[in-house]
Amino acid sequence: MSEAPLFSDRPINVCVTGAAGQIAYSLLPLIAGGKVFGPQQLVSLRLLEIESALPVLQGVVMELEDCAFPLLHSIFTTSDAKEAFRSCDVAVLLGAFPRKQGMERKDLLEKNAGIFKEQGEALNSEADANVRVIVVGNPANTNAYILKHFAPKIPEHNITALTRLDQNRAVSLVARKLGVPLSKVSDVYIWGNHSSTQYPDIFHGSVEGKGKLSDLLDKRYLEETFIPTIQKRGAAVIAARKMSSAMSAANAVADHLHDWLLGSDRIVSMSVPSDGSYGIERGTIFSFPVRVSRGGRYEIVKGLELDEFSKRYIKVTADELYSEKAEALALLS
Ligand code: NAX
Repeated sequence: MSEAPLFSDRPINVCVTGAAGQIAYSLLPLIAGGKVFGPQQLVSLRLLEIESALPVLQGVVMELEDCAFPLLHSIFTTSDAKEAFRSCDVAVLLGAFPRKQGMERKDLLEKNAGIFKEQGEALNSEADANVRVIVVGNPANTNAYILKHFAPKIPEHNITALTRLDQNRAVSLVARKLGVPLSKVSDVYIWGNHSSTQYPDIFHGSVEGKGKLSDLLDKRYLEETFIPTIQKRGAAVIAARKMSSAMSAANAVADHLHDWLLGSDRIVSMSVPSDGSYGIERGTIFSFPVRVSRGGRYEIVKGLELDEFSKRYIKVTADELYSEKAEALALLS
């Protein structure tokens, strides 16, 4: 795939929200260092934070300056979403209200629905009409759905959410289980919600030189170990680190954006608005296997065979998403 710059005559304008947070701390060097948009693409960063975190963000800016990245053209910071999204080509939405102890899921949805409504409206009025958006802040799929609802001018297929971290976790676990190099494992997909109902699917995957994953991993291992491990990996990292995944999340955002903008030969998992494929309600932000091509184009892979085992898991995660989005919209109306 070509690593030629997407814009040879100007920097790419990248807005990152929640820019003083922990994922941003790992992600910003990847963006400014050329790992995301290629080694020749100049980058202008537009960093959004809540007012009270602006002093911390200033420290992050100092560190970015001290990295002396040759590709980093400019840095702009603000607590105003409209200013942040002005003319941006790519928006990375990390900023969200964190779940606090004793907080009901409904309260979390309500807080975040408010943030993503406001940011959807700001993107709609300020961003480049062709802006590419990735939502990471949780509940990521439903936040992306709210954003899409309030940003009608942005083509809906430009609004995505992150499930690449789940895919990376699944590929890594398969490689470790089978004792094979990670690069030999392909076509492990994530279906559904970025939550503990997601379905990591190995049935289309293979290990180069060794055959199909469905012949190498039995259903008992999948049901009892593989699927629950991937579904609960985020919680396991929190239990061990006392903080949520940040390095691996930033790496996955970089993978998602790199492949979406510059293309990839591999099929990748992205949460995107459903076009009705596989019976998923249109417009639901659902993780599918997609084919990406340079310039920010993708299409959902069609016609994959799903057996009853897979269909059962996909129904559970789809039902969760339908109820989340109904709940979020009810809270906003
Ligand atoms: P942090 O709490 O470290 O950072 C979030 C930052 O967002 C904070 O600095 C906060 O001030 C800022 N913020 C809050 N509201 C904002 C608003 N309205 N506008 C702009 N900034 C705002 O969280 P971090 O670890 O960086 O995680 C960010 C989000 O990613 C969380 O919601 C987290 O749950 C989610 N994750 C999603 C993952 C995925 O695969 N989709 C995996 C990693 C992560 O758990």
